[in-house]
Amino acid sequence: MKIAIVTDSTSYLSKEEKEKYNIHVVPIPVIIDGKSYNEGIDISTEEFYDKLRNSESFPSTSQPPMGEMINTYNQLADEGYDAVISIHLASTISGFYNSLVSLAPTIENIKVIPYNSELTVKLMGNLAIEASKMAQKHESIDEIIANLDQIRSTINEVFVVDDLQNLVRGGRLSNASAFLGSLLKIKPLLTFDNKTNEIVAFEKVRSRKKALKRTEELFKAAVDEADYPIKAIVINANDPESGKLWGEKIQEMYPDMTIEQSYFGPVVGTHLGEKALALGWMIDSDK
Ligand code: MYR
Repeated sequence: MKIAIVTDSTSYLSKEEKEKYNIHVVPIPVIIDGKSYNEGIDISTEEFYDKLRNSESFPSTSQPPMGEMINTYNQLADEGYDAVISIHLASTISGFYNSLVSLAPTIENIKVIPYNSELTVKLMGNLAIEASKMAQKHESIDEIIANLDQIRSTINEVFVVDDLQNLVRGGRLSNASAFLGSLLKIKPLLTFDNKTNEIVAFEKVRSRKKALKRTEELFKAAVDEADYPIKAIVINANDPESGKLWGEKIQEMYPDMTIEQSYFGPVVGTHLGEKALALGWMIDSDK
């Protein structure tokens, strides 16, 4: 069975990764001052953050039109694929996955299996890479999904935003009301809650420096506890220098660990704002 792997642009995969692993990426739209852009196609990350600073209104995002998804799946059928595993951003932050669940049974000429990554960004991109490696080895759909579930269960992340307003305005912070009184004074640590899978602020910290230090402590506890090798992913929002410095610090703590650098592109940047930083970690399947 020939299986295609599809993900969306919030996986922030590089051109080389998309080509090497033959991953098909559908763009998610970002809307700035009434104009819609397809992330990674007609707006670059740098252009986006420039516009974010200068736009008259807050940007927003939307799901890709289902017509485009139908075209993508039909095209893969025409290319000879029998099935597609479509890996997308968490259903708690976008309705996209649930739209695909409704769409999938209506696609007749290829079997469509929507997969809820339960997160987004390069952590989801790495899930797509692992799925693709297995598809290239002709593993079955069930084996690929079982492996994705297993890898997904090892993923964790802590992120910090410079200004909570973007997350609150976009309605993606589930426990925002608990923090509203002190929004401007604190830099809360954020994560996807392990039970509800919603974005939550879980600890109040007074400065970015303290937030990064606390994240390192949490990361260290997770590495100590894990009985499998871990790799780390440092993600920055138009602040590569901070990402690089943090990555170097973590590399000093763990000289043998793989530390990837990645970024928040326009769509996720819309909800986090400039200068957000994240540390994600997951099983290192290459070790
Ligand atoms: C849509 O509007 O339905 C599509 C895009 C939704 C993106 C929501 C992003 C929320 C912030 C995610 C933070 C991840 C940090 C690791």
